[in-house]
Amino acid sequence: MPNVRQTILRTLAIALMMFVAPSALGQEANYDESKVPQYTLPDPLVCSDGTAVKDAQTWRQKRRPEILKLFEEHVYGKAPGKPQSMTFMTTSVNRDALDGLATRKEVTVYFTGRQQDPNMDILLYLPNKASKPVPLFVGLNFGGNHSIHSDPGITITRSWMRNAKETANRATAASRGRGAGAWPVERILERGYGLATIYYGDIDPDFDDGFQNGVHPAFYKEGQTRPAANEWGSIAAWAWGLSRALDYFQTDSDIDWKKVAVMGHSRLGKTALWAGATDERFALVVSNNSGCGGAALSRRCYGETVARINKSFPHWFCDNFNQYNGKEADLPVDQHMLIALIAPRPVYVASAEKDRWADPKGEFLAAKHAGPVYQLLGAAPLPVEDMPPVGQAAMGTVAYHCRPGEHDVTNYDWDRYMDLADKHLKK
Ligand code: GTR
Repeated sequence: MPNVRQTILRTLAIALMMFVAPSALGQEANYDESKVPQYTLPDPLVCSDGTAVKDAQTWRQKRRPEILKLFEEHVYGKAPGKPQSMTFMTTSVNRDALDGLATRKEVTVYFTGRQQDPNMDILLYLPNKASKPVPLFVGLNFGGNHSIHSDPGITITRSWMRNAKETANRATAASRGRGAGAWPVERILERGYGLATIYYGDIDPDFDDGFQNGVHPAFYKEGQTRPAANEWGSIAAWAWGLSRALDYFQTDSDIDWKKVAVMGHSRLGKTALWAGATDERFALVVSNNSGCGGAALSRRCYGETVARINKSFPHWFCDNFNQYNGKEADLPVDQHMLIALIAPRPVYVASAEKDRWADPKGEFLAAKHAGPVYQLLGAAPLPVEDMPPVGQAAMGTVAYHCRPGEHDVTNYDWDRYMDLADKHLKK
């Protein structure tokens, strides 16, 4: 359970997001369904040259690459591929972690192979009871690997940490387990899944510094000082980091790398969706309360909008995305097409009833409107036409629920994600 401090901080942050930020931008957020503009969504099954997509081959060879490119060019920005010189170093292994329930490993990924360049630490828990290789959930965390569990064996991150100003933005032991409410490690292990997590700040610290820190500079071309207008922002960098974790999983015989589910909450839910879209090795994708620039349809302009997100977080998307501030109807894509890029792989979109800023209905509709692509590829779309009642999951290969409560990750959410994973990753 989140502690009192966490709850107070979160409530303050939500209040700030909803009231201060919108008015500072000179415009109130819309929460009135009757004020949602009339919109027409781009059809994922019609190519830009007007060709209708009627078979899986046309989808795969023509329309899918086209949509992926549109998202790269206009929304998230293009990331480099897998670095040739990347290396992995296992820094700790404990086969008797969590009272014998798990094997805990820590692995450092040196993206360029040079130890002085940015690198990330993967924390892994693998269930001792399950036969190897195991299916796995991987997700980035907000507070450092040591924040996901009070296990004293987890190395405390040395990377920049927003809420640690009193210690020069470095985490201390006091933050062990602080984010544990969102990471039911034992529950995941007991259901036979491994869990891997990485502190997102290892890949790119989450503030706008003109891309001088994090992984970006390590991949600049000669003379380049910041990403071009169609090159990777922070979300694309975080997603790229998830793909590098998958590169590691492919080398670890305890992990079934073909059964890796990528999960993320909020901005990291946007990241999980983009990781699943760009890297088809991810077998299942989970978006928890990802909202604007994640699962929510941009054209609804409900809660957070494109203009608002680009102003508050200028480093998340590529610079080209700014062209759509207040001009959502001009976007060549909408977020149902991001979900369609995951097809025919299972995808779970989850909302929270009180998380209006993230537009639960817009998240549902994006999942729904990805359906025709799933159907074309022989996979089950959402089994419902309308939003299911709060607290009730609708589960095809595309799954959705809106649970009661706030913007958060709860055991209910995880249990449903594992229900979907049981159907697809345990066959
Ligand atoms: C908010 C932001 C959302 C969401 C959230 C989070 O401030 O407006 O898009 O990503 O942060 O990541 O917690």
